[in-house]
Amino acid sequence: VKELVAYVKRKGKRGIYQEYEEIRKEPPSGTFHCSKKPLNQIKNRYSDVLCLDQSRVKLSPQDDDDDDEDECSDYINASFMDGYKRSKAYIATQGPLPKTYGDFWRMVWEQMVLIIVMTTRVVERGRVKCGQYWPLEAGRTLEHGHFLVRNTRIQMFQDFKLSHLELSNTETGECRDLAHYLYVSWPDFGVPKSASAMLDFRAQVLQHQEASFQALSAEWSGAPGGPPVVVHCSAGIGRTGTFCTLDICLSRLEDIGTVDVEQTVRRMRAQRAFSIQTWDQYYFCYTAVMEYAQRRGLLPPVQWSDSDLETDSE
Ligand code: PTR
Ligand code: PTR
Repeated sequence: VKELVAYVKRKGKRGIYQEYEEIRKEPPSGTFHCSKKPLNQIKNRYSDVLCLDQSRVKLSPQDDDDDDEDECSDYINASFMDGYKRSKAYIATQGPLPKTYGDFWRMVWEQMVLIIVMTTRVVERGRVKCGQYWPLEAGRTLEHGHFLVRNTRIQMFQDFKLSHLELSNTETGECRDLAHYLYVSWPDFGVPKSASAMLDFRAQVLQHQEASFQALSAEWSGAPGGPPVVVHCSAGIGRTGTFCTLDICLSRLEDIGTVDVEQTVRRMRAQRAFSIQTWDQYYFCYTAVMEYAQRRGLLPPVQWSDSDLETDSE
């Protein structure tokens, strides 16, 4: 990590910005055929945020759909992403649209998801960023497709809200518990000034995933580490990519003491195109890692001079 500080100081904010520009200029590493099919286009929240064919999450085909001559019923705008030493650690997805609520819950069911992390609010700056796809109040139940979603209990924290949900499959009669984390403190513009709220949030999510997975493990035959954590914002690339990049970098730091933000983002973009949307989200990944290292006593407090933080880029 000490080298990381030296690296950031040497490059300066402007150098890190250029590093991100390089990544951003690279063409996507795959095709988007499935996202572009006419029957699927209406399932994308943003026409310019599509999923790579190679890593998209496929829903099981539905018999009761008449429209699947060209296999459209298996489509949802969601991508598997690897974590640190863990394949398919996350599913990065867009904020569900009313048309795709049923598909979203079907994905959650089929992938045996235990935790949903939502990093956007439903409405921001007067614009709808995500549908109200889960019941907002405790005691409420919503029905989407073959699923009943019941909110059994809500816990409020300073920066996030945890809803305990019960998901029932009305076809099979089975029922499962899952957790819905709504992070509310991500500013509409840009990124948090201090990473500490985000770091605490991540720690809580990790702990919850581990505990829920232990409870499930007998039924699980997939990748070690358990089912993917669903992470979404509005488009599922900006804040989602930032959260997952941070999680990967910190897991690596804990394991072997090093960090590589640049490679992490490159790799992520090969699975979820366009991940990390702004250069300050990218820079935030660096500063958050340093803040974390300081909190863990791995780094002495970093002294920044004004010239380190200067930027002519805006
Ligand atoms: N193209 C967008 C616009 O015109 O508003 C720009 C944008 C980019 C808006 C990111 C919002 C963005 O992120 P968030 O939803 O995280 O605020
Ligand atoms: N076309 C949209 C726009 O730029 O407004 C796409 C977009 C929207 C991209 C939101 C990123 C966004 O941010 P996030 O992935 O954090 O929801």
